[in-house]
Amino acid sequence: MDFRLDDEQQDIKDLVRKFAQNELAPHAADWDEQARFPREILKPLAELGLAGILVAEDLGGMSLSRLTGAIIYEELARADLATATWLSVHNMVAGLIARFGDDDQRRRWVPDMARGEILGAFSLSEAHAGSDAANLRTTARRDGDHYVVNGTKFWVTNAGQADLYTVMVRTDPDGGARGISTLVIEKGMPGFSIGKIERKMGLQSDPTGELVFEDCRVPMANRLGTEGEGFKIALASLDGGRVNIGAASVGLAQAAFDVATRYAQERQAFGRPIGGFEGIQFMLADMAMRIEASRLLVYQAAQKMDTGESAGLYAAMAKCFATDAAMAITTDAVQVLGGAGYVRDWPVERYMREAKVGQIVEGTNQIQRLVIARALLGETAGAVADAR
Ligand code: COS
Repeated sequence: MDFRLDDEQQDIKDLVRKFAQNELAPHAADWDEQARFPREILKPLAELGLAGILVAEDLGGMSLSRLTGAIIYEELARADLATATWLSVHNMVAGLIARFGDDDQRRRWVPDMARGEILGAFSLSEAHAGSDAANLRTTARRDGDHYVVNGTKFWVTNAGQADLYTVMVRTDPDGGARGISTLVIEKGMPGFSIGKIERKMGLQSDPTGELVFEDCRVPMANRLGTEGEGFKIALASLDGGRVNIGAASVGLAQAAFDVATRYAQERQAFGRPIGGFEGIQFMLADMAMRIEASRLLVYQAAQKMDTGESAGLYAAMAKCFATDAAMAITTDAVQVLGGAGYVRDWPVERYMREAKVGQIVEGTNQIQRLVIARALLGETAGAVADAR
């Protein structure tokens, strides 16, 4: 077991850190304040290869590992969690089409995504189907060589900004989880409009909103995989998404820790830096431990995905632990800064608002615990025991 990054991973980490600290960090607070999606940085990100992280090189991608992807999201989020989040969704969709699409579909969409010409989005949730995702009701009825789609999707990251949406729809009304299919629905298709864009606690530069379908005709050629395979496609994609959210939370927590540490060294109280007091030291020590533990869990889950092992359990553990840790760490960072932590001159209040979403997106942390418990009590319990 080697805990060091290899030369390529270290080079990519350095490159992404430089880009993120120069091009994202100085603007993150303004983008959030103005709720402005920085579309103009998609191209520069793509030029670095970051819009096709997992995609094969013959489709214009970088063919990087999940582990390298995790390192990338960590560095991006250390500068701006919102950018890491929307880019991870874009890459999840590019990877999903590359994995589950046929040759025509891959060539039609993936190279443009990798070049940053078009932006992707992923849509599973509905008003009454968030955690209970298999209960979704948006229908897709066959009509000749088209589907006619009706319904409203909720909580869609990149809503309105994206050019293509991988949408989970119900093709069999009585089929439960096996009655769901995945359609690629493109911006501008008649009958497809964007509904309400939410006003959120944080991540305001990254739009979250509704997709509205009213007799929207989608060619059957836009269906990914077979009919009824959509729920598996969604959950398999979310396994990777969960690792990325975990990685981004590590970056966010690291950013909060960096500010808190610097502040503790500089801020004077009772005649010495506040870092000289045990009350602050213990908080910083706990923050550092949690960051390291989160990072190791994220790297482990990513590596298991890279080696093709069954990784859902580890993705859930990494996502749940790292996002809970980021919530605690950003909250403590505000506490270390005291009054300064609560005002917008410092970034930690934004970090704390942003951390919250990690415990909710890509499956709430209650759902992650459910996934973990099911895996432990079910058929993988033996595998987990063996690994010890
Ligand atoms: N990868 C691939 N397939 C998976 C899978 C995974 N990680 N998890 C489950 N499946 C498959 C199951 O194998 C099952 O297939 P079969 O019917 O062939 O056996 C099918 O999907 C249904 O699984 P299950 O019975 O476990 O579904 P449940 O309705 O009980 O729900 C939870 C499972 C709750 C875990 C799931 O709905 C979930 O993760 N919810 C959260 C959704 C989410 O993350 N949303 C984020 C927002 S994205 S916009």
